[in-house]
Amino acid sequence: MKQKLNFQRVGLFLIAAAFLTGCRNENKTPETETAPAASSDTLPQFASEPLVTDNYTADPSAHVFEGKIYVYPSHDWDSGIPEDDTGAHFNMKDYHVYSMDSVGGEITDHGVVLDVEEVAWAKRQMWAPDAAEMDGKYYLYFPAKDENDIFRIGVAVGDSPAGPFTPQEEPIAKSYSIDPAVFRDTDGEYYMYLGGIWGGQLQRYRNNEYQGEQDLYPADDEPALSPKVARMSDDMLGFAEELKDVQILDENGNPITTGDNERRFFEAAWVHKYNGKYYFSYSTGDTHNIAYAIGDSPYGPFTYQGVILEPVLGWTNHHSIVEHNGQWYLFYHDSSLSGGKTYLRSMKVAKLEYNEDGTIKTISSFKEEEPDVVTN
Ligand code: FUB
Repeated sequence: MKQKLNFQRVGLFLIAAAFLTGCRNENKTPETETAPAASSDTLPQFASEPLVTDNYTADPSAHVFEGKIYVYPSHDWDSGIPEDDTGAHFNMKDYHVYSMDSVGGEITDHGVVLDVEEVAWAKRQMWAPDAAEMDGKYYLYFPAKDENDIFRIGVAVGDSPAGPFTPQEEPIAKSYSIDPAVFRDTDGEYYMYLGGIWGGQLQRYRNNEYQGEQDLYPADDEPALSPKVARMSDDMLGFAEELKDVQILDENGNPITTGDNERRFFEAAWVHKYNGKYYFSYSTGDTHNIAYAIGDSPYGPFTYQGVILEPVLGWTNHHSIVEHNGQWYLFYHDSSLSGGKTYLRSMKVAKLEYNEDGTIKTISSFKEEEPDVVTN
């Protein structure tokens, strides 16, 4: 019910936003655009404010490094490329890094830490990145399209979590698709999860081999396309093994199927560990949930549990989960600052809480509705 109410609010807001964005001053530079003024009657009430308002920031990957929270987002901007099904309008060209001593504290923008012009193999579309630390070195992992318009995963290395990062000459061998997320297990091993369908090109691969520019989806009653995982090599610059499927199972132990849009994987993998269990969370894409599944190994299989974050304002939903000073947080984005533009998003943060059985309490990015008055 709450979800329906949210959609009603989002629908109203999008009508207002469409009108408002149509009236915008197109001479403004994208990076200085601010949210359109709208009557508070037309705006849904959001549970929190954007963390950054002088840039558009999306896909926030948060980590605790050197005692602080560092966030590695995509840097959205309005490149003027029209929207299409491949996501060409997500035409990002560089990355900033942000840090804060604690959630609610001042946020430092460490500036541009990597630009597509510096990456020999990358042509365009720097999508959702992630970062990892090993032995005092910091690794920024990022997807970008190569000269053939094929997504690969790159890595850039730095001496500080705040960058700058120096890119490797080539993308990670045998990497493909988008949305790398690197998880450090408690035994010191690192794993990269990746994959995204539609614009993320995961559907163009079978057994880790590119099948050409064709979109190959299993039938609705067949297991859905799986995200991938590989243990990282000791130098953090490649995979120590072949990418493997990450299985997401339903409550009966059967793989989630292609037709199960509310639960099947789309993009935005993230893994965290809580009370000895592995939590694999991800976006369901065209149904806009951040869902999660729990397993006993970083490789899975993971059993579907539910929704962490309900749909936000904007098409994409993408998140990360981090613990800092004993509190768990969900970093996510929405399009509130841009008045609903799908490709101009802003990162936000919410507290994440567990139930006693280890399941996660569902979060809404909107303010709770007043409870209905019940009369006899
Ligand atoms: O930011 C570009 C793409 O949008 C990301 O890679 C996806 O996860 C989605 O958020």
